[in-house]
Amino acid sequence: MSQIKEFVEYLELSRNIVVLTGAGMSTDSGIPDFRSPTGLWSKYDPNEYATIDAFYHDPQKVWRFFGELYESLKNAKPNQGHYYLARIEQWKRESNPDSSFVVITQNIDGFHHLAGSTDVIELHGDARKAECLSCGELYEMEEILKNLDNENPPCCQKCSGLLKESVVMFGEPLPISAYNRARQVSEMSDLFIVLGSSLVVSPANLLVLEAPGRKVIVNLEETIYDSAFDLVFHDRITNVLGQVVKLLEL
Ligand code: CNA
Repeated sequence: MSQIKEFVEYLELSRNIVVLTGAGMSTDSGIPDFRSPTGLWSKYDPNEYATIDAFYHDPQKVWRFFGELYESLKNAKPNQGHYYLARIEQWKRESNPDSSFVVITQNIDGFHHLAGSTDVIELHGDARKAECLSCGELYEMEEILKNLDNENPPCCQKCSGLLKESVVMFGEPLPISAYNRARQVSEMSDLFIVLGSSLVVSPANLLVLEAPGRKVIVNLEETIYDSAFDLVFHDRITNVLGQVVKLLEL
């Protein structure tokens, strides 16, 4: 049996499907993964701009980085891979109403929601939002950036607390409720699919290892955990999911 047919068979047989997505999910939307030569880390040293300590040390400087991060995502759109995934979810829900289909994403671009996935856990936050570090109030980044002044970092209108883009920085814990739910659904899953992640970032990568069922990975390059998977595709996500959708006649 071909690997694609086997993948389709796994999808048909499974009831609790979890999909973990990483930066490779969005490269076809024109957003480079951060570690590539054209990625964000080639321009901004993560130690200087992407740690929570760097933020507290000089929030004004890190807000310039937040502005650029937001601008790089603002005009981009979901790609065919996001739409294929949403279509597969819809097929699964219709053909097996008792099933669950959860997308856990390490991405901060919001594309799964925009493409129609209905159950998305955002582990690393949402780049379109800013949050108050004191009271948790959420704001649209667009609004905050419009009124950014060059002297002071933006503050909360409710409590005057410091605002930060609502993304998880290095040295910060993951949002606890999102991580707890991600662990819970992973531990209950009978099929765990990884799409476009190098699996080097913890603790998201640990979810894969804890998952008890079948495992499939689609990633252009080899990862250190490839041997833990039943099916490994070193291919583009759009290519593999495109073939799945075709076989399922969706
Ligand atoms: P990563 O470590 O950059 O790995 C991405 C992987 O995707 C690489 O191994 C590539 O080989 C692979 N890849 C690239 N394009 C494709 C493709 N079209 N099809 C299949 N595979 C592909 O990224 P991870 O997500 O593993 O690391 C997690 C970080 C990156 C998280 O903190 C994210 O928030 C962060 N990030 C997010 C975005 C986004 O929101 N779109 C973009 C860049 C980085």
